[in-house]
Amino acid sequence: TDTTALEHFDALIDADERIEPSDWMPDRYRETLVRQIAQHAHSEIIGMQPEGNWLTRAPSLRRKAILTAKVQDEAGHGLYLYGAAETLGTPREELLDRLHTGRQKYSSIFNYATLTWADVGAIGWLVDGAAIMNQVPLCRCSYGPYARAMVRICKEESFHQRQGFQIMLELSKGTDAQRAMAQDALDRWWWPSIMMFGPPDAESVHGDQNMRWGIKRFGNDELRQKFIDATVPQADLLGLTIPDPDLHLDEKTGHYVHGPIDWDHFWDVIKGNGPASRERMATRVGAHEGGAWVREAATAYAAKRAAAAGQ
Ligand code: FAQ
Repeated sequence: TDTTALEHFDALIDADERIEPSDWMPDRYRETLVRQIAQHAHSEIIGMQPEGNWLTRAPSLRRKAILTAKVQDEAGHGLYLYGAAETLGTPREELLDRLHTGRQKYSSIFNYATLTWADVGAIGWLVDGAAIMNQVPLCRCSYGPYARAMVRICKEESFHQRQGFQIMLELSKGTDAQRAMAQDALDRWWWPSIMMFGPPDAESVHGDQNMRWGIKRFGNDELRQKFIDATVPQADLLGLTIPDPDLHLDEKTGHYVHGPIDWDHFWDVIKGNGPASRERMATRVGAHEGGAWVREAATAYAAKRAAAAGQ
């Protein structure tokens, strides 16, 4: 019966063991995982666009090769994550349809334009840095396929973070104009990066339940704080100023205290009103429609092969 199934599920969660696709699970556990994993996958593939915009304008062949590899990694992350979401029973076409019709979200951070080359550095340093802080604990997520996908993703994100920091380091040691470009990128990406962790815990609707289920291991505010604590000394090393006049170290706690976050702006971006939101969705839907012939050809080829094998 379901009671015994639920007891078994609870026992696995309490013992910090993994739930696998063939295990019984409560509907709400399945639904919240489909939501989170699919939105994570959508973020990875929409996240290819801001940096993809700089592939043709990278300042050297070496930078172009590195950036191409990074953007391809994001596509790969999307694929592992769609694969993990599919193990919960919702097909990929349906998940993509939810993205394209606005029924599922993607990360707020990818709704901003990349105006200069320094933005590529700032994304690697701050956005991948924030992503790692949020995703390393997901390697211990209670749902096995998601946890295992995150292991490889985190290794790749770690390389991405370093390449971004290295771009920032080079710019910050460069000419006055290069230093100004790096500072301008930090000014524009700082607040959106710390918003990536999600709303304050008090407004996090899924937070408590997902902590109990071992999907989340830390609250949004705790991860945001860890990120700020790790990043302030890196900005100091670059000789750049974080655009928060209230930011200061609390000697007693050892944590940096930050100024107020503009949550109205965050919710507005999530509703589709970010500076680049419409462009991102139009590009995504256009790519999907433009790729229809590839999917049709692949399906026709697979059917032909299956028919030939059956003869
Ligand atoms: N953007 O109740 P909570 C990357 C939504 S990294 C948009 O706290 P939860 C790497 C949330 O979905 C980025 N929406 O939700 C990369 C919920 O709405 P819903 C992707 C947000 O799930 C780097 C509502 O607000 N990373 O892609 C955001 O407990 C460079 C209430 O929030 C992940 O997805 C936001 N920032 O906690 C790629 C990590 N924050 O769904 C390319 C996995 C919250 O009910 C280039 N996800 N919302 O309609 C998570 O860890 C969690 O889902 C959180 C949110 C922490 C994002």
